[in-house]
Amino acid sequence: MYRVIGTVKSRAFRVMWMLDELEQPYDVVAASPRSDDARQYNPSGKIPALVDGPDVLTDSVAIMTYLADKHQALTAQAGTPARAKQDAMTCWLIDDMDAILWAAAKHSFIFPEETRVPQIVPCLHAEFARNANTLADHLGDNAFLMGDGITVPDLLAVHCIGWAFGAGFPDVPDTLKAYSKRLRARPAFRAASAR
Ligand SMILES: N[C@@H](CCC(=O)N[C@@H](CS)C(=O)NCC(=O)O)C(=O)O
Repeated sequence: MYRVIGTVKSRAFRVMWMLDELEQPYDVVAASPRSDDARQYNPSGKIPALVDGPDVLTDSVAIMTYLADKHQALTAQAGTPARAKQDAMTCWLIDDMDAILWAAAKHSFIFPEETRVPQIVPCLHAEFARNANTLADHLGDNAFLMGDGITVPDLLAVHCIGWAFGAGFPDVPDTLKAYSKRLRARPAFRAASAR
């Protein structure tokens, strides 16, 4: 059985949601970032990690991609143009959403107070709003980011949109709100949330 290291209110949620989409059983070690428990699996103390038999895998996107490939679901096949486009979307979400949210978190409560630059936060809010518009344009009338079927970047995008909401970022466009609400209603999302 898989084991997820990390809490629901962290990027570990992405991995839990993925496993529930794949209908794979897992247990959870609810380790907080930088805790001794987290360091047992990842010396950096970062979460999430995934234990799969003898292997400990790290990084939420690497783990989601590994699981998608292994179980042949929520992904285009590796080595196809469709997969390259899907991976480009994943990278865009990391660059233009996750990294902005993470920078705002670091300058709000993660860095020691004396090294924070809180003046950067409004700038990050504005950049996120611009990028949310870009994502809404990309989504258009499609059900999912890559078209008809749910893929890894959808889980990443919905997690980032929820993170933005929780962190007090400005509202995302209505199309993204409706998209996010629809995906959050999926049984797998609900099952992971209840962990
Ligand atoms: N790119 C990594 C980022 C992991 C990460 O920074 N996780 C946060 C919690 S959501 C953490 O463990 N922070 C502790 C630290 O940065 O030292 C991923 O997606 O898994």
